[in-house]
Amino acid sequence: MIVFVTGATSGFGAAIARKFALNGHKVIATGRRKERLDALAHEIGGQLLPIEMDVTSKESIQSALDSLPADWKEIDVLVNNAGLALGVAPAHEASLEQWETMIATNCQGLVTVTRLILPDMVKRDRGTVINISSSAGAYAYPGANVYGASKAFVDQFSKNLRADLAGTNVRASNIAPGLAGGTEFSNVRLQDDAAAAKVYEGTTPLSAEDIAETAWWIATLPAHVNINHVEIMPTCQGFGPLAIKRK
Ligand code: NDP
Ligand code: 8X3
Repeated sequence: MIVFVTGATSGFGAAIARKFALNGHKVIATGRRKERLDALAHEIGGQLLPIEMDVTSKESIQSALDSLPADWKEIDVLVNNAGLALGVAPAHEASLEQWETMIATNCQGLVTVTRLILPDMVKRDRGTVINISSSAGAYAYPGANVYGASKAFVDQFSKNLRADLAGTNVRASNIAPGLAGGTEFSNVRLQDDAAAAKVYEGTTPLSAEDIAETAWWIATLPAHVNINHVEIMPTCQGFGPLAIKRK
């Protein structure tokens, strides 16, 4: 298989790239930090092709795709993993610029990559699109405002892809992870490494490898099986009660 992974410079994306490449598949690893991608390519070898790509730029995505060597062009699996949360401030105090960046990355970026890769999958009548949303797309919590909404968008976009692709051999899946550690997610969100470490204190969160295993499972099931949606939480995580503010 040829696997195209967005956000492969750290966390889930790097683990997914490793999983597929170490199992003998060709992986196109993309992200903005080229030196991270080069280090991954050095670690893995010729199975992994590092390509600098910013999902918020249509030109960057198009030029990444145009640059693929002839024997890397037929993408079988697209993993739309690149994404981020920025901040935990309530909606009336949150940074509008951070909201714009989350929408540009998690929503606009994901649909642009998909739209540019999907037609060839449909033409070949073969392929799997795996989107990474979040439990934050289904369960509201204070400070999740636009991040959670952007992931609800990914959930629904994944279902609507299924609706359009039904009857073809192109599959569309959505993975919605809960608390996951060992990635840079909270460092990016909080811009404070000590505060980021505290998020996982006293927990055994999901790991990037847990998500890579899930993506691997989805992509290697028999061709007639489409996993629509997988929601995963660590056993230490559960559901909160609805909040009631009393006077
Ligand atoms: P990381 O911060 O470790 O990884 C995020 C990846 O996204 C990086 O490789 C980063 O690469 C990439 N990225 C961000 N912006 C862009 C951009 N503009 N263009 C290209 N790549 C970009 O976080 P995780 O691995 O934890 O997160 C991966 C995905 O999983 C995200 O979509 C996140 O929302 C989601 N998720 C995470 C959970 C968690 O608890 N960790 C739980 C549920 C979902 P670079 O900066 O080099 O471009
Ligand atoms: C990441 C999970 O709970 O931090 O998407 O929003 S959470």
